[in-house]
Amino acid sequence: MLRVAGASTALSLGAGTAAGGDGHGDGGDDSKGSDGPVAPQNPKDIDPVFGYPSAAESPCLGEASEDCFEAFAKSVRPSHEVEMYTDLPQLLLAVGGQGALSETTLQNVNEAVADGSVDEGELSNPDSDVEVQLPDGSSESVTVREIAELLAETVGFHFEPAGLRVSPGDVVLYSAESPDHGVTAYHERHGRQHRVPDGAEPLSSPIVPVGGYWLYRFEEEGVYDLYCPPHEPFGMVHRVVVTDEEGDAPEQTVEDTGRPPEETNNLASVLGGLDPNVPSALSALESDALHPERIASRGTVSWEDVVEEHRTG
Ligand SMILES: [Cu+2]
Repeated sequence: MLRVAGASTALSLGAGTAAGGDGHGDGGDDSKGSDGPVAPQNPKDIDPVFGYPSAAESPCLGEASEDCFEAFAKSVRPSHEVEMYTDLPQLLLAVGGQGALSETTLQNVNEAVADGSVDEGELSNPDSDVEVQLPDGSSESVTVREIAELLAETVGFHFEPAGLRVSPGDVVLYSAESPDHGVTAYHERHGRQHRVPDGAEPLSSPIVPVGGYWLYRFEEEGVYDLYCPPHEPFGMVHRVVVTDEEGDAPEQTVEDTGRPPEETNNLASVLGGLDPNVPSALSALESDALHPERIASRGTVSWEDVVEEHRTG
């Protein structure tokens, strides 16, 4: 008897998994396009603190169209997507890591790209060659000009869009396009300056595996400031404006309950001193580009706008 009961329990659990999915596995490529959605059809509710994480492949990764939202069960269907990126060219990591540039050249390159564009005249030795070892063991020869151009295009770790307007109750899908990203609120209970609306939970995702995703439902009207825990020191922040009315930004509340956003950006330390001149967490959150009113009227604000303001402002 016991054995039969056990078997039947296992069977019903199994059937539930097959019909609904638990958010893990079943995201393989072979099911794509044939039997409909590859995303979990009946994920558990979205937790008000921990959201809904999944290691299964996000149906909205990369260049997917908005139809990708249909792959989610109605009860948790997102209406917005935010992608989490790392924009650090391998070549720059190699140049920086090997200290391939002299101190003088490094400084010259940094100054030349500080405003985000490279003018020929700003570089002292644009055509001099630099020999770089790549991680695969091969070596490559690049010019100082090429290094400068690559540096000017680099915008670092970021959310895209960086600013997003949603309606109360909307679900946002966070897709991990590269490793080691998460989404956490500046909240008193995370030991941080409190930068979320009254009544907002101390929301936080786990670190989302590459290709996976995290769902969160924003309930409280107001301004939510969020950061990626591993990359906050590199300026990786995000602002969600929750409002019923397009163009109407709710008042933002900031309370000094703990550590404020980082004031400096440490990206140059990862690049061996090469500095793409991107904003710190604090300066991004204080930028005009991410002003709540601007987000409320535009709907989305690109990270590139935030970087451009920082470089040219
Ligand atoms: Cu990150």
